[in-house]
Amino acid sequence: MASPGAETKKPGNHNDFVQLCNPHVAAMKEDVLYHFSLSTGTHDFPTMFGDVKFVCVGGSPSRMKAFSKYVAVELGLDHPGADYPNICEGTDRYAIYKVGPVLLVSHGMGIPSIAIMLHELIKLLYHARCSGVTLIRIGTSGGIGLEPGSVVITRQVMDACFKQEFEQIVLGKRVVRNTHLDERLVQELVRCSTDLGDFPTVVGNTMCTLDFYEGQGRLDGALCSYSEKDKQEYLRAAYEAGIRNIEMESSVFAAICNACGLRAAVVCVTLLNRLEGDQISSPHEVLAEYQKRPQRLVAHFIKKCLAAA
Ligand code: R2B
Ligand code: URA
Repeated sequence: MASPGAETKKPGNHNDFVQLCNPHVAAMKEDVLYHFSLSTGTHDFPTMFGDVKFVCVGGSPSRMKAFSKYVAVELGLDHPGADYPNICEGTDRYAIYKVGPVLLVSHGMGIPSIAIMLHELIKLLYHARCSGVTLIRIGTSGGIGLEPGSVVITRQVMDACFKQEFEQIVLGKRVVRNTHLDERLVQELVRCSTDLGDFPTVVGNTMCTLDFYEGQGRLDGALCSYSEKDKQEYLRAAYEAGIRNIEMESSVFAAICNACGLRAAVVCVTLLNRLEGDQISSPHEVLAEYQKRPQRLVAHFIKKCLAAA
């Protein structure tokens, strides 16, 4: 039941059908999305997912479940008896919820975890023959020079050397992909944040690292090979490069979406100001409220898009 045909188109216009950047998949009789516990041989992807227009991805399964309930309320789809179960309950690797045209998927922590999820997610959208899909990563991050609780809409994703690229070793060779994001989508999200007007939001560059501790210049890990002064110099150089927050998934998210011609954005709240410390020690209720901010912004964006459609 693997779907043929769509890969004859070139990636580009976000109104187009979702396509893969891989000629091999169309020739497969069945495609097993192992980490979702879903297969084209046992599930009818076009019926299950064909109407998806927005995909929100975020680290934690429970946060995505809570977000699915919020989206249902915001879109008026929380009527009595409505049930939005975890679609991939056959596995505990990831969780998927679907509320009307919105798919909500957890991705775990770090580049390898989100990369595996994205390969299978984009194949799911392709097999379902989805078109005009927008993907948004919502998450948490460490801020640089921002009041904690500020939301950053990412303009450019950068690596730990402040380069706008994502590097991966493929067949033993270095492959570099660009991490370009859609500037128009950034501006649409800015307008949504102005509409809401209830938390500080900035547009800035986001640094994506391979680690939470030394990789983000923290002094509080089990290892640390530099001084407080070295750390401050690094974070201030990042600030000079336009970086306003640090997280751990955006580079591969941007690179894969870009390669497949998918419109994508990254919206993360900052939990602390890294110029002032490393430990995340705000009370649980404060952090929980911060984490809802990207959800509020993105739910408003989706509602606005659907109202205009
Ligand atoms: C933000 O928060 C997580 C680390 O605490 C990581 O997944 C990220 O990108
Ligand atoms: N997530 C990160 O990756 N870094 C932080 O400092 C906070 C959340």
